[in-house]
Amino acid sequence: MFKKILIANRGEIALRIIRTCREMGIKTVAVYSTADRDSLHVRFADEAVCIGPPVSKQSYLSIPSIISAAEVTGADAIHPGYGFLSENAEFSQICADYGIKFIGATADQINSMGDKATAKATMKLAGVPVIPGSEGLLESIEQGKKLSAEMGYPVIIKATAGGGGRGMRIIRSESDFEKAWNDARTEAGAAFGNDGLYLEKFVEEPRHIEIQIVGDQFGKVCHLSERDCSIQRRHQKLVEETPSPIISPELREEMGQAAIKGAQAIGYEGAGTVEFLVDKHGKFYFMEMNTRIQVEHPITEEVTDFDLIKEQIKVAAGVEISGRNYTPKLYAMECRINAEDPANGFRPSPGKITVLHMPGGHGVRVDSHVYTGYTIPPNYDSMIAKLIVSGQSREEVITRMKRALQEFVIEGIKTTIPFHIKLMDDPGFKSGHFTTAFLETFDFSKL
Ligand code: MV4
Repeated sequence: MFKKILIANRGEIALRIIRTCREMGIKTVAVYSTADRDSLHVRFADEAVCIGPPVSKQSYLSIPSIISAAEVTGADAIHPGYGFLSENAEFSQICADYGIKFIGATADQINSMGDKATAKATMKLAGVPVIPGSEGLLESIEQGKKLSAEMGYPVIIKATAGGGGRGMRIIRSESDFEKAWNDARTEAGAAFGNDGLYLEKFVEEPRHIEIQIVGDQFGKVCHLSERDCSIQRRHQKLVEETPSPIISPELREEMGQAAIKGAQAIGYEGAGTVEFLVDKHGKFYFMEMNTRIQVEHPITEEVTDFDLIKEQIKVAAGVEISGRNYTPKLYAMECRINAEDPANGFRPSPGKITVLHMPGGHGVRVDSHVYTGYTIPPNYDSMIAKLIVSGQSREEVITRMKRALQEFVIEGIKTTIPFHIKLMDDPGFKSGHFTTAFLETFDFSKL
């Protein structure tokens, strides 16, 4: 087992990783930018190394600074958390070259899923259902128009280097094709330095369902069921839940097996997530694979009773998994509490937290790095807490979530709490029958 893990991240996930390391008897090294001097991950780690100024490129994204910190402190592994360097193939390779275990995917695995058109082709070959569309990249407008006419509109073009909805355009008729193509190409080129596009049939109002998997170094992969992440605004997830209200035990097993097949096709090692779209008829299609731990992993922990960070560390150290799959024993939901003003377009609201009270009680978990007097720096992600609630039914979870949200006091900044309270009372949300388009028609005023 590892003796000392460096955590190449900040905020709640850095704390989350430190907690598990402590339980496993593994020493921890925090790294921090000068903006995070007063952060809890710095205080709770066994050692801490300042790696640069607030701007991420010169601190949390600086490979030389982080490798130096690992060398100086004698860390034998690095946990990248999510975001930052977690899906950076070059970083994963450099760690390997320095003999430091990267707790995440190998460079090859990251590369094979990082290019979306290649990832899709790989999954299709493995027998995972994919959305009908172009074989690989589109070569010309003419080819795109021809294929779209054959499939029928609407279609969607996506950046192969994409993610988060950038470089993506829905096309509803041939007359819109050329402009959409040009816009997507320009946007993708500017955002990713890669303007490759591929085309798919557009699935109207789908659900976003993702399967949690864990693979070991012996080719075994298991799944830990799904998370429903359909409540999103502009490709930012706000609420996640498990089990999904629309997934039957049969569909869960089918999607779980598809995710396992896909992961095995690339010899996947570690914790990963296979994202699917599910259409109105309950048909599912591979969308992308995330080769990292995700923000919303705690809801899976609550319903399966696994510590996913512990599983990541164990498989990275060469421990074999049982290979059993896990289905939810409970219901769980996560609300992302962001320092944003939901009544004003979710505008960021950094600043000092003057008063803080976190909720508690049965079935309530808060993963957060903030405290009374903490100042949220403007340089990073605006998520300041994850409120995770579990219970014996979806109804119980929603009731408990509303209670916990009402107990949550954060003064000095605006947060997404009022939005979540309103959502917990929304008949459409409560019914469980909603799609990824749900928030497009939500009334964010009067919060
Ligand atoms: C789609 C789609 C409909 N049809 N692909 C959004 C982000 C990127 N990962 C893929 N996305 C979508 N791809 C086809 N063929 C609809 C979306 C989409 C979406 C997906 C999941 C969750 C929220 C979404 C919001 C808008 C569009």
